[in-house]
Amino acid sequence: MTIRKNQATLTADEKKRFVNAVLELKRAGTYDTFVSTHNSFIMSDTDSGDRVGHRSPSFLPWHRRFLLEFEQALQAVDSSVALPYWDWSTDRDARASLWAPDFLGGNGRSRDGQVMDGPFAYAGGKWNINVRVDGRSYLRRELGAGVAQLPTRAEVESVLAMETYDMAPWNSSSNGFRNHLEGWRGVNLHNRVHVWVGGLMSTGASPNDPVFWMHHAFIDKLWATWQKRHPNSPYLPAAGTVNVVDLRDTMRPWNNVTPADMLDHTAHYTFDTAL
Ligand code: CU1
Ligand code: CU1
Repeated sequence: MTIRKNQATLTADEKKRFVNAVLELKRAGTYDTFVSTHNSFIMSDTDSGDRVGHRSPSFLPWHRRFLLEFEQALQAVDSSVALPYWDWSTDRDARASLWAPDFLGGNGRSRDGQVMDGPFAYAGGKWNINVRVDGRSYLRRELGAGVAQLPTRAEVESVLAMETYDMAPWNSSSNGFRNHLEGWRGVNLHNRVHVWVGGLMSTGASPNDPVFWMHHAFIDKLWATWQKRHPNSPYLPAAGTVNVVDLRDTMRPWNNVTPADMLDHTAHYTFDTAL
């Protein structure tokens, strides 16, 4: 059984195994396929027309499925690996062990944002950016430059307290838990973390930075926590909504999975702490 742990608690060996599995997917080309999938879905997810991965109720089930596929790819390399989650409400500055050279490496240099240490530094020869937003082939970060503060625990709690999953018009102007968690309204949780990391994390090609997976693993955990706290609040919308993924509509690109299929994470993994 897969147990997703807080990244801050991983042993040196667990960090090494995670990093090595990520590097192996990169070497094999699998990693960049995930980046491409995400990038193309970001581009198509505008507030008008058909939305799947972002600015819509299916933001959470879409990313849950996306992360599961990535985790399964890692496990095909090393069966002991699980996706760690980054609780950015606790590990909230550039000195956190997450950014050390034995794990994700640190901030980008001031001149061009290039990450210079750790396994994902361009000079190490194992982490070329192939799915690009511009001509640059190195990983970039600007920690804390786009926005100074990561969300606090109190801000997280204020969003977890919301009763309703999502509301019409089911986009980035909606009220409710999903849109406040995604960050288009209110205190802004998910989007703000992308901007805080900066560089490629604030683009559609954000999975180029491996911290993407740990950020989304925490967003996924917050969804699970919210479900536990609001057992009578269903996924919405239920049915018959144009251009929106209803409970039993299939999601692209897989076309064989619905939000209903993704509601119970315990079929696939659990977390190291109670929800
Ligand atoms: Cu995304
Ligand atoms: Cu994201």
